[in-house]
Amino acid sequence: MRKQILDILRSRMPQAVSGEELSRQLGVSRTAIWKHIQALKNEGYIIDSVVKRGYILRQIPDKLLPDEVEAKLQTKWLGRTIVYKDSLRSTNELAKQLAGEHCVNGMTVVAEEQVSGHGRLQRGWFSPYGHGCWVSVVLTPPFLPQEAAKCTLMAAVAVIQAINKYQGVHAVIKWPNDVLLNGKKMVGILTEMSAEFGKINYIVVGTGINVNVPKEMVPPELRATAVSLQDAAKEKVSRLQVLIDYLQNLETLYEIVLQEGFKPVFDLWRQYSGTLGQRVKVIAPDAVYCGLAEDIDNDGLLIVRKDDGSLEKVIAGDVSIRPAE
Ligand code: BT5
Repeated sequence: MRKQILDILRSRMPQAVSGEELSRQLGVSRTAIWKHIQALKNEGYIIDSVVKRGYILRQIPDKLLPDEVEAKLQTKWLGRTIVYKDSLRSTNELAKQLAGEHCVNGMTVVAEEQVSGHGRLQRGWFSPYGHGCWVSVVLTPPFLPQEAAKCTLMAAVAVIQAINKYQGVHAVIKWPNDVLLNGKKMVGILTEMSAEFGKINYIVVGTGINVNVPKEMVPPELRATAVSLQDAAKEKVSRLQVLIDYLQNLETLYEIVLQEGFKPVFDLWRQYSGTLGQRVKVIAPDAVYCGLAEDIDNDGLLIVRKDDGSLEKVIAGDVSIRPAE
């Protein structure tokens, strides 16, 4: 009922819809309609009640509410089941838990705030309330466990396509899991997997996008390295739109992968890469070296030509890639 009322009000925005019309159309009393309207107002919807005209939906809340995502999302399966939380520890954590109980391909967990968001090696991911897209998508791909890391590259392309459409924004992908804007990190992606021998049970692709995180809110230790989409776009950006575009792009890319393999997605990745063609310093647990980032291979590994001319393939994980001085 709540959703139906909302759909009607949204479709008529900014026109009024009378309580009588709503009650007739939905077959409930005007008092019932009024109660739902109060509930919507409590959730942050701004709805005016105008005498003799009815209800006018003035503004939807700046939240990533499933109703609002669903109203605009045009995907077939990705994001069709949305689990929304105001605040939680980590969307990846919850997505893994839910997928372990009952796995739904394309299930999406999204939160306004993460109090224990994390990156690789349990490094923290700063996820303040209402300022970013903290989102995890569950996928059940038919490919092999060793191919899971490729999903990180696919997600990076999906994000960058969603954010580079804003004027003044020219983000690049830093291999393997960051999206950078003017050399600073705007997006981090963490892909996690549950697998058995030769078979993926599910993959969780977790993406943190700093959309409207005000500079002064960023913890001092991240100020020099973190950036937000609004810093480059020069104005507040709709988090809802960023989320919807990301989910849509991800579904499109995933379907391309299923039909044609990863090559077309890797070709796009190359176009957006800020790593290829750069001199990099690779900091691996067992070695540190410099070289030229030449390409990615068919598995998504970074190919680095070391200064002695030999080629090294870099596997994502606990490797850190820095610009070489
Ligand atoms: C990542 O790890 O960049 C992957 C981050 C993935 C976060 C998403 S949010 C939704 C989902 N749920 C989760 O719990 N996680 C995923 P890594 O490459 O390890 O980088 C982590 C480092 O990025 C930290 O050590 C900080 O230096 C830096 N960092 C933390 N928060 C940041 C932020 N909001 N913006 C920019 N940099 C940040």
